[in-house]
Amino acid sequence: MPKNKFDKAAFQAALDRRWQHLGLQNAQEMTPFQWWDAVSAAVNELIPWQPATGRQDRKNPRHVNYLSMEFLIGRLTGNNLINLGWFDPVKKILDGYGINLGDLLEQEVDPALGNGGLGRLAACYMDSMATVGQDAIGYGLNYQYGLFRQRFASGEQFETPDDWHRESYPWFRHNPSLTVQVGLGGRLEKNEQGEVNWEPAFTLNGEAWDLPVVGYENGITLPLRLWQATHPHPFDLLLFNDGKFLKAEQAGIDAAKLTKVLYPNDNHLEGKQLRLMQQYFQCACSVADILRRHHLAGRSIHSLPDYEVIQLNDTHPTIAIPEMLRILLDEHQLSWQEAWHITSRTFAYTNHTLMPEALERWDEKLVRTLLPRHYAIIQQIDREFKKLVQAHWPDDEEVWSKVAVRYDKQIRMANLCVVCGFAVNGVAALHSDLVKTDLFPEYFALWPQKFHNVTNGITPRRWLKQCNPALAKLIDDAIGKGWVTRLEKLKELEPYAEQADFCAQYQQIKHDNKQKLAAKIKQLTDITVNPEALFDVQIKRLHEYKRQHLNLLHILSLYRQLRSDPSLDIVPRVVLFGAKAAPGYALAKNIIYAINQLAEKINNDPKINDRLKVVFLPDYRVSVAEWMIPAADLSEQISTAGKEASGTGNMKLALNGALTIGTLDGANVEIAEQVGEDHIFIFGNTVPQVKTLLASGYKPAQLLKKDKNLKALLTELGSGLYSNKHKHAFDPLLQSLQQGGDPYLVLADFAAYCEAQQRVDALFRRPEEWTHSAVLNTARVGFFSSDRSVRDYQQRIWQAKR
Ligand code: HBZ
Repeated sequence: MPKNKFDKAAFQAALDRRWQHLGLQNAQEMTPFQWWDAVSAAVNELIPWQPATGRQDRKNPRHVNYLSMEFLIGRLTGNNLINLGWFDPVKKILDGYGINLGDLLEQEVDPALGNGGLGRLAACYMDSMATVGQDAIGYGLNYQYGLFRQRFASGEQFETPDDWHRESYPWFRHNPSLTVQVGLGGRLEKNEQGEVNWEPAFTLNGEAWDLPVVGYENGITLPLRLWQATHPHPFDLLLFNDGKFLKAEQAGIDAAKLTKVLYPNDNHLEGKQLRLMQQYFQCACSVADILRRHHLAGRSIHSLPDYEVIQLNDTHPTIAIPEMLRILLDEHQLSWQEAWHITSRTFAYTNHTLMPEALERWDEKLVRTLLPRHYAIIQQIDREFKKLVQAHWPDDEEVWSKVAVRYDKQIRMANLCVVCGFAVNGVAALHSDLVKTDLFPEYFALWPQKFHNVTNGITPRRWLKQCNPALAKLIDDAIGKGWVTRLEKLKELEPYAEQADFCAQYQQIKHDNKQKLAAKIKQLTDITVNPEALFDVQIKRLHEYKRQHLNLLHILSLYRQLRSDPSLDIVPRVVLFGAKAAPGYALAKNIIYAINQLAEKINNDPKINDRLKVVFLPDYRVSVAEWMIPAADLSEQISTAGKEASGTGNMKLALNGALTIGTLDGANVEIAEQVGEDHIFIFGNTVPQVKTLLASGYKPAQLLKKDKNLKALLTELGSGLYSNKHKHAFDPLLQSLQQGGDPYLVLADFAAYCEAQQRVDALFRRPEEWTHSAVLNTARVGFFSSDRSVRDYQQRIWQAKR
């Protein structure tokens, strides 16, 4: 595949057109933001949008359609320049104008079209599909407002809308000929031949807005197609002429509501009608587009599964399945058997959670009202499936109550995916096992061959080359540049862990990154942190199961020790947090508040004198992760075992040389296998131990009776010391740990966690050994490249023999 050749004259001409278009006299008159916009738009003009395969790819014949309600892409300009191989030439041209490319890139507002891990995974997979040459399209929604912006006032989280100005984002390309019409509501009618006919109540337009996903130096660019809702007739002239000015534009306003805002929940379902409408809108547009391309290629509808696979990123796009059946039945007039044969070989489903409250279920009534035809199709799926269940488990109501698609007046989307899809996968080895044994044992008994594991991965382009250029260069100099697309090559770094000179450079880079982060922290929070201290980092959405409050209790415990013994010799630590809580998640917000209040006290206590600092960086997002990860010494991965499906922050941090303190949960298990137990701090109850504890009637009160220290911590939190004498300020947090039964075993794991933290301290006091372990972490986590994940998907699911 030819590389993208950089055409300096064409770039220059495109750049000139931008300032001319603004009516300026010369480029120098542009503001920094206009510079970013101009450079991005100029580059976008020059990218040839090449799919991975012009002709049929024999090894990978199936085209992948990655359906996801979220793509947390982060800033594109720097990343695209790197992947195109144009970073240096563009930098040189800008230097000529006295413009610093690094500063320019900071002008970009992150497109935050996702909540967390699931959305970011979709973005990494797009990057990897483009890089490994898997022909694909990403299908999502073009939200006007992404994930809310977070700020803190008196320690509490406040949310404001994230207006990322999609209307002027320079990376978009819009092709009006791809616009799709989507019906909603209405009713079913029978025609004279007795055929059912769906008459939707209203119709919306889905406009295709494409972002380029650039493969790494290989000439491939894949589209990320984001649908935006508009009305076919946004302005009613008759109403306007009648003096009804507001009403005249109402249809357009109502339609635009559909893609107005991203729902801010992660691992939690909110059964809102608008959310279901978003899901259907995204699926209807995407399925129509997939079929349009298939027909355009002159292929028979029966060959669809030979050429197309539809990968569902969790259950959020599940309604695409009945939508496909509807089109095959009602528009192509196929029989049920034919339509089923096609559909059931086309869809594959990735599960990202076992948490019951996150598994999507929709009210039957809601589905019937909004999508009457789909409801009827789901009924038929259930009827057909019941025959199979009846044959295996005759009259077993208990089994049926678990595997039915419709039950208790609800439609269970995960069940629909497993019944209708040809493949189901979990996202880490442990999680995929639990999917088989705990979540779907009956389905596994029926169809063992449907179940797979694909351990998550992260793109080394953004998460090493781009965010940590100094480390990337050190690695280039040591082992060459091949690691960027063959991350397993990092193994060749292992011998360098023994070389003092290399380790000194590695350590220096970490130190420089910490210094840069310290400057950012100062700028954003006015808190001074010492770059010599251990940077202890927990960055992820705020959730009880992720246990930021376990970290909090450890901080409190350190603080109390320092107060009672001012000369105590501990390793100086800066504990850093980045996390957003869903706006409706009161307990998560209370944990943020508690951490901030504790931070305020500790950071301003003169007796502590730099030995302990706590910083909660506001508005955590992809670009903030890109500063924090290269500066981390310690990576906190402390979820209750069995709850975190995989985690991907754990991989990014380890790749950048942070040592992990973590439970045997999600991908931590595989990270531990790869890096070796001497180079990771594992602690806490394992999955079987968690199960036993919970089954045997775990009582936090009994534990607190025995552990006086732990009891004292909770008492102090409730004393008003950290809350301006308000004793009830942390009631939600304290109650969940005590009267609430401590469902995530925070207290049960506390002692082991503190003990592991002492092992951390001990190693950090031996900087050579610490750096040795850090280098080995970088060297040994090549497995967690999303390129490898994509190849696993190809082999096990997308291109597997059928
Ligand atoms: O997906 C995460 C998992 O918690 C994490 O363990 C895993 O590494 C990652 C990628 O596989 N899940 C999410 O991020 N989930 C969501 O963001 C989410 C968003 C909307 C929902 C439900 C979940 O309605």
